[in-house]
This record gives sequence, C-alpha cells and structure tokens, in this order.
Amino acid sequence: MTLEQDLRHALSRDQLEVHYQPIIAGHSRRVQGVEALLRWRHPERGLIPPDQFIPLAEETGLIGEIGRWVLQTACAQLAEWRNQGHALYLSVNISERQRELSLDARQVEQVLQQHELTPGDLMLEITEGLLLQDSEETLRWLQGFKTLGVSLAIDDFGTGYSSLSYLKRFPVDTLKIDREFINDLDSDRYAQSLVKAIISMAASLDLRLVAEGVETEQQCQMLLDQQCELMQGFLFCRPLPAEALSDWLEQES
Ligand code: G
Ligand code: G
Ligand code: MN
Ligand code: NA
Repeated sequence: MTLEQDLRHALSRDQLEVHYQPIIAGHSRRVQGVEALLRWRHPERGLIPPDQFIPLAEETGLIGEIGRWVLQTACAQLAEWRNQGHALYLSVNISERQRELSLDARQVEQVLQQHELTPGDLMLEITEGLLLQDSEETLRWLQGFKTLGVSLAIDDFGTGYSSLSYLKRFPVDTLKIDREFINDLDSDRYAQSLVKAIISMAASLDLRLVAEGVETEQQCQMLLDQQCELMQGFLFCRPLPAEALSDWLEQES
C-alpha cells in the first residue's frame, strides 16, 4: 500500500488524532487557549507528524474532508473543556487548498453553533505563503471569517517572504512568531533584535502576538521583558492527546 492509499482510509479507520498544545500567558502562566495539531497513527509506521502527510492530503484533495473532521473534533473537545469550567480559545490550522474544498465562513459558523461556541472562541492559522499569492479569492475567503468574528493568525511568521504590505490588505489580527527565532534568542543577538522588531511592529499595528517554541525560562523572560505575553512551547507543555491535556488542565486550575 502506498501512503496515499493508506491516507484515503485513515479517517474511516479512526487513525487520525487531534493533539492539543496550550497557549499560555507568560506572566501568570495561565492557559489561554489550545492549538489543535493533527497526527496520524499509522498501523505500521507509527505516529506520523503532519508535515509528512499534509502535503499529500493537499495534493489529493483529502485535506477537505480531513480539515472538516479536525474542526469538528476540536470544537467538540473545546465545548467539553468549557463545560468542565476551562475558559480557553481554540486555534486551528488551515491551508489554502481548503478554500477550494468548501471550507467557508458558513460552514465554520455551523460547526460553532452545533457545539454552542461563538466565533470569538476560534482562531484560524494560515501561513504566509497563502497571503503572498495575494488573490481576490483568498481575500474574500478570509474576509468571510473576519466578518463572522473568527480571529485570523499568521503561523510561522517571519519565515516566508514577509511582504509586510499583506498585513494591511488581509484581515489578520495575530502573528505567531516562528520558533526558529525563539530558539536562537538565548545565543544570538541578531535573533534578539529581530524578535524585538517584530514585537514593536506588532504593537504599532495593533496585532496580537504569540511566540512559538518557547523552551527555556530565559526565552520566556526575554519575551516578557519585551511585552510579548502569549507563548507556546515545550517549556509549558508539549502537544498532548485530548485526555492527557484534560489531566494537565485539571492540574493547572
Ligand atoms: O505538530 P507539528 O509541529 O508537527 O505540526 C507541524 C505543522 O503541521 C503545523 O505547524 C501546521 O502548519 C501543520 N498542521 C498541523 N495540524 C494541522 C491541521 O489540522 N491542518 C492543517 N492544514 N495543517 C496542520
Ligand atoms: O502550526 P505549527 O507548524 O507552528 O505547529 C507547531 C509545531 O511546533 C507543532 O508540531 C509542535 O509539535 C511544535 N512545537 C511546539 N512547541 C515546540 C517547542 O517548544 N519546541 C519545538 N522544537 N517544537 C515545538
Ligand atoms: Mn500553527
Ligand atoms: Na508555526
């Protein structure tokens, strides 16, 4: 069997899982949200990370069905955590291909309603690459989400060919600083200056920031010194299956 054939059956065979990583406020260390991260538990190959099958899912169009399943699953999970008293928002990664595969604001609205969630509970993460194509279709697609009231974040910010003009054109409200920059914070003065510049740019453009890949106390402190409050990384918690994250949330509260 090829990976493609396997992927066609992964959903119906219950092999896909959504893991969750907390997004926390650096000062209080309290969890603010969770990012949904897809995993494939392959019967022979073990746990396959998304970068090894999402491109295939995009090429084959399977990302349409898979993406809808991720949104459903993660919203259902968020509703459950809400009912247990955890005030969290949910961040879900989406890719450009999902626009043509009928993921739109109306569908997102339906899923939210189904789980008694509001648009303010959801953030969608897109990559810079998507915005660089700068098409009318992309703009309308994203504006649909914005009008609904869902937040939009640029994932891996700073690694693409950041043409900053797209920040003005597209209705983005959050930047997620790529973990590559955070990783270099401890040792590299240039990375420090770069992160500083991103933070001050975000502040003057009124964009929210999340620092990804925070692994050390020193990185956390540097970010706090620069008024970057929201963070995500192994220092706080790895991405975990839903049940394990439930336990983590209970411990934290
Ligand atoms: O969890 P991990 O670091 O391996 O994720 C790598 C990347 O895979 C993420 O940064 C994200 O861009 C992508 N990814 C993870 N889950 C999803 C998903 O549900 N849908 C899409 N389109 N991409 C995802
Ligand atoms: O959406 P995105 O591609 O940014 O997904 C985030 C990925 O980063 C997830 O796959 C997750 O496993 C990974 N990740 C999260 N926190 C850390 C961290 O502190 N260090 C490293 N190396 N990876 C992380
Ligand atoms: Mn992401
Ligand atoms: Na990222």
